[in-house]
Amino acid sequence: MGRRKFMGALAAAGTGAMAGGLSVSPSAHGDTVHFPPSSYLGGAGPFRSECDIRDCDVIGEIPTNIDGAFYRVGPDWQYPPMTGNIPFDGEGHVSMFRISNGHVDFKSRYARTQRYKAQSAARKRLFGMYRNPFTDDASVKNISRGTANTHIVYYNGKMLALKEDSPPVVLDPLTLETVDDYYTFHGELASLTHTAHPKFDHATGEMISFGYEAKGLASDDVLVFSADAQGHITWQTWIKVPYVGMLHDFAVTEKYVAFLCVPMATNVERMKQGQVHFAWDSMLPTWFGVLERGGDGKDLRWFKGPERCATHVMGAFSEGHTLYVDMDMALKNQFPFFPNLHGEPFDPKAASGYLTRLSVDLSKKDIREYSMERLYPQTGVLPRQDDRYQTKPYHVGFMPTTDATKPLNPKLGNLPFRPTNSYTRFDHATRSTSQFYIGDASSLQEACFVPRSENAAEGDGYLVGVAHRLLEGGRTDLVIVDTQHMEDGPVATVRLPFRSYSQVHGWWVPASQLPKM
Ligand code: V55
Ligand code: FE
Repeated sequence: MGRRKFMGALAAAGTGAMAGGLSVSPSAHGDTVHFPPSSYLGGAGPFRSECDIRDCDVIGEIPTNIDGAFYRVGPDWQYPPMTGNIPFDGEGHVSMFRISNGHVDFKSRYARTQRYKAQSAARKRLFGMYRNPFTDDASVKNISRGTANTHIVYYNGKMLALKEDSPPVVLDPLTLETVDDYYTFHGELASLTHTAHPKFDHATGEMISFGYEAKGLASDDVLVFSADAQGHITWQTWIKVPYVGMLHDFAVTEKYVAFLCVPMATNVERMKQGQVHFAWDSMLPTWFGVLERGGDGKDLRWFKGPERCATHVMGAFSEGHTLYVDMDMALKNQFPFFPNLHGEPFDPKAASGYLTRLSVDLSKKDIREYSMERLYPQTGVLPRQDDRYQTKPYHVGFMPTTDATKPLNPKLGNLPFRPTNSYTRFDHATRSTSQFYIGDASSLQEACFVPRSENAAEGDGYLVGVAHRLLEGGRTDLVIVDTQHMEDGPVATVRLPFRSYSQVHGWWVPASQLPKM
């Protein structure tokens, strides 16, 4: 039998899928899961792998006073995104480094959000563009859009995985299993949304939080509240924003709550055209709003400022009637994937973040503007503090920084951005800095602070944070740096045998606060 005849006989003996003598392969009707090629980290694409590693590879020695778990979360596509969608819309993927006695166990799990479960059951993407319900499949109308991809905090024995367009998603702190896909504080949450950046007052045991666009898409209502350590809401009040936009982080002191309204404006018209939720409107001012904790929303005061972009608070405190809020602040839009409304090209220089102190003296009844002071020359984003000092006077902070005086590794070729090559420790008491530089071929993500001991002085301990190794396809390491010896390099490095997804934020939980196994 000739080859041709043999093939024909095979086809005839097959499923009967013959059309005019030609065999036709059964079709998946376009539902094949295939991710478009990406330039991200050498085209590696999304991570998507849920895994466990017992006893990770460790270089150096992890001090045994580090006992607890480092959690991180970031977006990681579950299914191929709609054309033009942005990284901020990937499904929340959480990883945990459990560190004890110099050993590290690693675990990573997707948050089982309502959205994740619906898409998993359908085996395809059902949600369209970032925070744009107009682009969703009709079948998901009543399913939460929350991706749980932005921040993860420990509260009331639960890991809360957070996305600012929806209520928290609760994960078990030891197994990372999702135990509640829509957490509403015993049903007491009056907002449809919850920020990714609640604050903790360790003196009162409260979590202070808020939700914006709280009454539905593009609503100008913001719910501000605090909850006790058992998850019951103890104070709440409503405020209105001067314009609707990304209210990403906020500031809480012993006395005040403050918001910075920046021109990353919510744009329903563009959403209806199939675009993402926000566009940068450079014609808008910034507004700094201050309210007393426990107060009534009608007493909120707004102070005006010029066009600025500031997303995260390092720390905040009040002295008498004066409020200080430290943020990483840039002149213009810092997010290249959120378009400029008036057609200006993205300006990387104007997007550089500088630690800036916003202040206002609330005893003055006639002032209309807030004050700004640039504190340091370093540029970066994602500042953090020793979280034990949230709401209290503080003087130590940390930020991933890009030291432009350091060389670029020539083997990296042309990168769209300079890698984040350092962690800087800032001491506001002396306005001095120290720096951990990771070298010319790695890019650092946000770091979390680990106190050296429960009663260690402010900022005395370690930074933990992950780095992508850019000459190894983005392979991921956890680096551990002593905050008293930043220049000495990592005391230990935990090597993962793969490239993980990029993190947005992370959280440290000491072993003393974790449930027992
Ligand atoms: C941020 C991240 C988000 C988001 C809004 O870092 C703001 C800021 C990962 O998603 O939706
Ligand atoms: Fe954030």
